[in-house]
Amino acid sequence: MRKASLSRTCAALAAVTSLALAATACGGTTKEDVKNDGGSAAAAGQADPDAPTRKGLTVGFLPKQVNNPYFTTADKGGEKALKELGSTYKEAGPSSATDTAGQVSYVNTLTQQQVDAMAVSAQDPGALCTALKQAMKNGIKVVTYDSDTTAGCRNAFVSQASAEDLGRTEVQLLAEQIDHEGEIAILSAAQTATNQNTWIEFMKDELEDPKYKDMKLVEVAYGNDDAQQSFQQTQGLLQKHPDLKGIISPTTVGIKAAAQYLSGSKYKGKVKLTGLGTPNDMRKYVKNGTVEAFALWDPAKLGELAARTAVALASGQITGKEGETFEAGAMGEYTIGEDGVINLGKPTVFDAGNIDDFDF
Ligand code: RAM
Repeated sequence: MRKASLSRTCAALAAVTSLALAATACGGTTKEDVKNDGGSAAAAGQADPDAPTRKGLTVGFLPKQVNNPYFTTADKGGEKALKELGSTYKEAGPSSATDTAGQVSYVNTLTQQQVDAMAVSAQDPGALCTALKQAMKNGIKVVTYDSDTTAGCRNAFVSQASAEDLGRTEVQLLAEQIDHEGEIAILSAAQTATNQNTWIEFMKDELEDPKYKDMKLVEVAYGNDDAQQSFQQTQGLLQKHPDLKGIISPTTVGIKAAAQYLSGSKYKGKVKLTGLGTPNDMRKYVKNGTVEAFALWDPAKLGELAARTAVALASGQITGKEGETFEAGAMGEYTIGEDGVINLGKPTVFDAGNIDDFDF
């Protein structure tokens, strides 16, 4: 039983039954209480790295979008890890990446269902905050993964890689492909997406470097992680900017749709495309000369780390403070950084030379 509901039950028990019974149920700390609270250190708001890993937990995964293959792979990684840890996985979420109200109601549902923890990829940094705070008030541990909310609205954020590395790398990849010269555009996901917007800020900052003085960002377009909209946005970018030399699409849905459009057009191989995609989606376009190189992390590992972080939080091994460390199974030890951010690692760059070594 979670703490808030436990104290409510205790107050009710004391009111209706003998005080002795209420004291037995609610008073002294039993072994079971310690287990359920994730240890007394955690109950006092401190991490206990030696606290046993709790089993039998329920962790809800709430991706930005359920029918997006990227999240299918990520959440499967979470499911596998939870199974190994003796806990239960469930997934719920909207089918559109721009259904912020839908995401809020899924958070509320998971809270009502009294899951022990939830892992959320936020469509919008601010919109989920109140609902997530309510979840935390109910003793539910909240981990964001892939796309963050703001720091006070969750216990920890499991980030795919350093946002700065990702943003700068994408500009560097495109710059090499277009010899540091010409007009470029970005095809993003939803206009509110925390992850894409953070990366785009770093892309713009990277472009300030004098070595990019002959490159010009002419437009940021939004395909909303919808294949059709992303395809049309790509078409629109090329119509509006006939001198366009390259596109960065920092979304798996966007880069795939852009590659599909370019590959069937006169721009194939001429207008360069890079960004973040899965090797399985992009293999065909690398082989047919539409795309030279793009990047991504392993989404399954991201989901696994989100699950292991959720369980470590619910077990009281960590609280989300900078400097705390925990064991993420075979993935090794992770340390929580500034603002409760945990970085999965370095992204991989895929090209014709290595793409066949990957299958996701
Ligand atoms: C899409 C989503 C997700 C992002 C990847 C790269 O699948 O927008 O949030 O991390 O692309």
